[in-house]
Amino acid sequence: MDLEIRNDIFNQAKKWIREAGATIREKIDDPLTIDTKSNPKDLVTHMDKETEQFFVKQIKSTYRDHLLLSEEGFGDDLQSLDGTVWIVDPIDGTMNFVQQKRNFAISVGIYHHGIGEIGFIYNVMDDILYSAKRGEGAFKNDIQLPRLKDNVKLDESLLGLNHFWLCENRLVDEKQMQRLVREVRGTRTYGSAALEFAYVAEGIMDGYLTMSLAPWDVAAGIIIVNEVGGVTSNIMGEEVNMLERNSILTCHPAIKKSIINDFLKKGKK
Ligand code: 2AM
Ligand code: CA
Repeated sequence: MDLEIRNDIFNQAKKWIREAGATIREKIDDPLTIDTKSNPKDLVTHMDKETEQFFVKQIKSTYRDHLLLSEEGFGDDLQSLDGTVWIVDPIDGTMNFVQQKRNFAISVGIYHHGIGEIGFIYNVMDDILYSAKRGEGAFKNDIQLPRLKDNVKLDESLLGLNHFWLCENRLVDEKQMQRLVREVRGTRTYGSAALEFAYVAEGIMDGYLTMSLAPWDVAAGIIIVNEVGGVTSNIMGEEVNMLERNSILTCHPAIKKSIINDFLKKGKK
């Protein structure tokens, strides 16, 4: 992607994300319309929908040839990542948004012919914007994030996890997961995949492991984590498919092999 064009898109996206975030903050105490999607715990509110519609309107009127893959269905129905594709989660961590009014993020990843060029994760209530352009490092607001430290040992790691491994135990062996939880120094659950990616990039968590995420949950995070030297794959170590749901391990490269080979693959046929 031409760097001048990329800079223009980056600045435009940043402006829209901050604007959308300001609107959410202004309306945070307004009554919410809450619906459910795939199951009674899969929530969506009118703010998710309105925020997504805001992005659709801005993107489609400014960049007529760009495409949009987004959570609430106002984007395009994509069969490939050809062209320039914005992958948008208007509110990542909707349950936190509903129940806590904090700990949620706007996530925007911009891909050009399948390559992640720009990533934004905006912690709306804390007004913290994580961003990255491919090859130019990652930032927390205006401060560049350092590359991940040289080495990290699994038994000194803090690992982001949630309870889904208990429910999705077709994918992993429960006993091996128990071993993993005992092996690491500690586990954390924040309830927003995008923020968990951001914390890995910031180096305040060493990894994040979860069983099933959609492209919009991970599109920005992969780019941002990559820029500090972190790595992302599915739980078998394979490349993430940005048009499907994936299991996800994003982490410091030093612990990836051990997590996958010594825990996730073990006990599986
Ligand atoms: P969401 O808030 O945009 O739905 C919660 O642990 C994290 O997993 C959130 O980032 C949530 O995104 C994501 N997630 C993706 N699919 C989910 C599902 N089916 N149920 C619950 N959380 C899901
Ligand atoms: Ca969402």
